Amino acid sequence: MPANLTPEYHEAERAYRAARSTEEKLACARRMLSVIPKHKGTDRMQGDLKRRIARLKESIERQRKRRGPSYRVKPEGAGQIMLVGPPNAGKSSLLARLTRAEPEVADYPCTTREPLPGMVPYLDTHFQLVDLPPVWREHCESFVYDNVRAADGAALVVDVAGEDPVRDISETMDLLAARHIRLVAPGAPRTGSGPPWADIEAVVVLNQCDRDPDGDLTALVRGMLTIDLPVCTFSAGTGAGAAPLVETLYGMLHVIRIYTKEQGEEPDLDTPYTAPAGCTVKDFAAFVHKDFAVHLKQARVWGSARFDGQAVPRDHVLQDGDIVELEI
Ligand SMILES: Nc1nc2c(ncn2[C@@H]2O[C@H](COP(=O)(O)OP(=O)(O)OP(=O)(O)O)[C@@H](O)[C@H]2O)c(=O)[nH]1
Ligand SMILES: [Mg+2]
Repeated sequence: MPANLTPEYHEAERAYRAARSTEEKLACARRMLSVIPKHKGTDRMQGDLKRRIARLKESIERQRKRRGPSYRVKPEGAGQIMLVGPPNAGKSSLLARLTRAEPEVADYPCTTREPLPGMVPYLDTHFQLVDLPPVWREHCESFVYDNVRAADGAALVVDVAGEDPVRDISETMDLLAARHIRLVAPGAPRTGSGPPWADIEAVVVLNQCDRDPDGDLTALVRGMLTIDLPVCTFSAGTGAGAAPLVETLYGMLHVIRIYTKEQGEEPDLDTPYTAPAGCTVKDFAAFVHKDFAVHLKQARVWGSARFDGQAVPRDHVLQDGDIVELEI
């Protein structure tokens, strides 16, 4: 029986062959399996693909064990943002300024050798910022790219008073692109090119603005940039620009805060859940517990419902700050 493979499948296969890391290969193999026409003629190919996916997963697992657990950072809180950029940009200093983490900071290149996470407080929640070794043409380990690929967003940090911050930005983006990672503006429509490409939302951080007191260099860089990413001015040294930077980073996570309430009790307003923006009552129930969505009898919402405590349908879209009572 002929396999009748579609152009979509051939495209996925081309991407598989172009993929460089095991992670990329796995993403591509999964894509091939999802787009392969499902009929008798492709049974064997489907079986082969499933075995290939299993082998790739095993090999990733083996690599991880060899490198130890610290190389891929487990996401925590409302989302995970990676700090990327050339050596000495001030990535570690930025982490130290915005979180309680205590990274090593020094004025020689490649001070940071391993990922280090920290939690940034924002509103009544937290998100995770991860310091990485530099993305550098002379040397960059593949776990750096793997972490970026898996993150919810990235901050491209450069020293605004450095030798050539515009070149630093484009070089970092080129190195990422060589590993099929494209930095895109927050909320920009996805290019939809699919694996092995990963679109990661990003902002540019012009750090060390304390070394540019008149703002001349900052203005120059802003004027010269042709990329479509938001730009934040910041100083890890003094903390200037911290509030708008944190707000921009949190915005890239596209989450809403949802509070829960037990029937007949006061809501728990201390610790919100952070759920994906646009999520419905049913999504949220599944998010809280995988059984909840199935057993959900009714939900009441305070906030985005027409009136407080209104019983809402399962497809009611929640808004930031809503209080939800799930009746199971
Ligand atoms: N004046 C000033 N100096 C800074 C600022 N941020 C970082 N530095 C200095 O720049 C140097 C490099 O800072 P790091 O935070 O180690 O830079 P990094 O990007 O983590 O460097 P790598 O780990 O090598 O990639 C250190 O001497 C810092 O003290 C800043 O905002 N202002
Ligand atoms: Mg560092």
